[in-house]
Order: sequence, then structure tokens, then C-alpha cells
Amino acid sequence: MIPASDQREPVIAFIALGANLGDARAAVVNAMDQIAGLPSVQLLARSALYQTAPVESSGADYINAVVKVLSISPAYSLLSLLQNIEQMTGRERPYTNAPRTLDLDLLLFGSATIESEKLTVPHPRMRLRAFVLLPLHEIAPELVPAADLLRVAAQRIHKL
Ligand code: PH2
Ligand code: MG
Ligand code: MG
Repeated sequence: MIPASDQREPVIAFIALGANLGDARAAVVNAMDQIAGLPSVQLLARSALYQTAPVESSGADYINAVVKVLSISPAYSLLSLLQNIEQMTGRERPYTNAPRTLDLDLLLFGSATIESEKLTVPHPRMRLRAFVLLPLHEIAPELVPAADLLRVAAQRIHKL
């Protein structure tokens, strides 16, 4: 068994994108393009964009999406590549769940379960959030049980 941090084989991963500050739509589309351009990543699928009500957050509606990638970067390396892309948008973190120019969250990394201070995979709140589950369901329906979709049915979300 190879520890998740040492893997070099390609692994299928899912990344959630979100933004609600500045030109959120452009930020999410640009981020998808930047992820597609990472040398260690192959973009396999991208969901549509979704306009979503802030959940435990404030400010404007979010633009959300999910992408499916094949990564030869291990989970922590992929995480730091994603953080670099966030930083390029001028991401600031004044307080928890503050409105943001771009948020990139690693949802799933193959079958890995990772629990550390830096990274928790599967993402601990992904099954509670329509803004993750609906775009994920669009590109990987087998990963989203109908019961999960029912549970988030009251959250406002609109496919663009
Ligand atoms: N991200 C959060 C908190 N709340 N709400 C929406 N609609 N979309 C998000 O991406 C989002 C959120 C924390 O990262
Ligand atoms: Mg997030
Ligand atoms: Mg995040």
C-alpha cells in the first residue's frame, strides 16, 4: 500500500471551484483553464457554471463548478498548485468563509482518505452542499446518491 502522499500513478480527483467577489464568472472559468494547463494534470471533465446562494457565508451569490482531473501530482502537491492559482486572483482570508475571489477545494482524490491540518479528503462538507453536489452529479452521477441530492434540495442553485 502506497501512502497517499507518495503516489505517482495517475489518480482521478475532483476539484470544486467557487467565487463571489469581483468577476466571479471569469475567475472560475480562468481557474478551470489554469487547472487544465497544469503539467501534472489532465482535465477530464468540467461542469457547467452554477449561480448559488451563499451557504454559511455572505455577500453576492457565488459562481460554482466542479472539474474532474487525472493527476500525477500527489494530493498535497495538487493542493499547493491549487493554492497558487487561488493566490493569483489575489485571494485574501480575512475571516472564515469570507467572500472570496476564488476558492479551489480538493473534494476527492481517488479513494484516498486524508485527515490532516492542511487537508481533509473527502471534503468534510461536500455532501451537505448543493453547490458541490449538483455540479458533481452533472459530471459524475455515480458519486452522488439520490438521498444526498434530496437533502440539499432547499438550497438555492441555478445552472447557468
Ligand atoms: N464556499 C464556502 C462557504 N459557502 N457558498 C456557496 N454558495 N458557494 C461556495 O463556494 C461556498 C459557500 C466555503 O468555501
Ligand atoms: Mg470552500
Ligand atoms: Mg478552500
